[in-house]
Amino acid sequence: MKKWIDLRSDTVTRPTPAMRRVMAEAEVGDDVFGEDPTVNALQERVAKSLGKEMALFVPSGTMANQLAIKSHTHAGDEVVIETTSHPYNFEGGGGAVLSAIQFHCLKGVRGILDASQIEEAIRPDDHHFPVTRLICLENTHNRGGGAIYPIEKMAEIHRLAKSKGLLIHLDGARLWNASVATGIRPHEYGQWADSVSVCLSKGLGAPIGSLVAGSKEFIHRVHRFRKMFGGGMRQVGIIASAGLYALDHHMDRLKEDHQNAKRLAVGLKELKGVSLDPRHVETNIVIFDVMETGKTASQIAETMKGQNVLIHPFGKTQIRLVTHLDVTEEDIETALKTFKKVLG
Ligand code: TLP
Repeated sequence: MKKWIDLRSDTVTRPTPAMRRVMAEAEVGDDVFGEDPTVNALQERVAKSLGKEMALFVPSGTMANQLAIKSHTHAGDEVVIETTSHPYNFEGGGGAVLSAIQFHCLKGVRGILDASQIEEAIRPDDHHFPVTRLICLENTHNRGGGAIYPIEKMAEIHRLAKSKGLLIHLDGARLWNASVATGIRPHEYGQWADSVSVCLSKGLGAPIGSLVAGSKEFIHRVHRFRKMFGGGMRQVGIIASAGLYALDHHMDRLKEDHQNAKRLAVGLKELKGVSLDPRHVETNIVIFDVMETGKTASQIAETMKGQNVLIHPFGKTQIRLVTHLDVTEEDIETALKTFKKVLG
């Protein structure tokens, strides 16, 4: 079989044989009745690790974010968010359709906002304006190239939010990457948000599954909307078990992904026409510009594919690479050699 080096996303990982064995043997029950012991164990564990009262298992990161937005807001509310964020760009316009909110987008630095920017965006209490209700943050920031939200900035945004009576949702699809990279524990990040979503199906390598965590009262609302959105699942311990396995066995190794991403960035920087700053690569995502190669990102992706290396064009001249469980150090060297060949 052809060996692909797939750097398109950390979502492409396949469950390992050991993970599959755990899944096959998982104890299950009907989770819509709250009777799946494996799901319950996963929810308790993740809630505790994020410093929240409760967590709820959902199929995807998108559903986790959309449920959080729905549960925090009312129709017509405004949600302050960074302009390149996932909920605004990559969730099919769900905020408008499912929650009837409008996003108020602010431009950050690699996805990171300052409290002062947010403060300026908060609407005065005047009947002309929508009600500012929620702030969404993303850590790590996908479009920001896996940038880590500095925890002091989160704390400052939290202080602002509380002084203005606003809520904060943290899209923590890759919060575990941030935590492993900085040594800051998930609950330390979690304390600066009212709700947190996390994904098991990214760097941790589970085949499916995300969780949304927050207060009991918040999760009660999320639970109702999860049913409404069709996300109530049955003997879902089969997949929750993969998540528990991943938390036990795939967390510490995230640092290897970070090292591999750094190695990629340093190697790419040497190539003609490639523009990136390896210092910006903090976790497992590398985004770089290829404008000066005279080729488009899609053209490069096509040629790389012919050489068995899959990459993700992120706009006309930008490429995103993501390292993960199924990419070895040796694969990184092969990918770099291939880039060298393709970019001349
Ligand atoms: N991101 C995917 C694509 O949708 C771009 C990827 O390959 O990175 N929040 C963040 C920060 C994400 O990066 C993603 C997935 C999600 C939420 C949504 O998760 P899923 O794919 O489980 O709905």
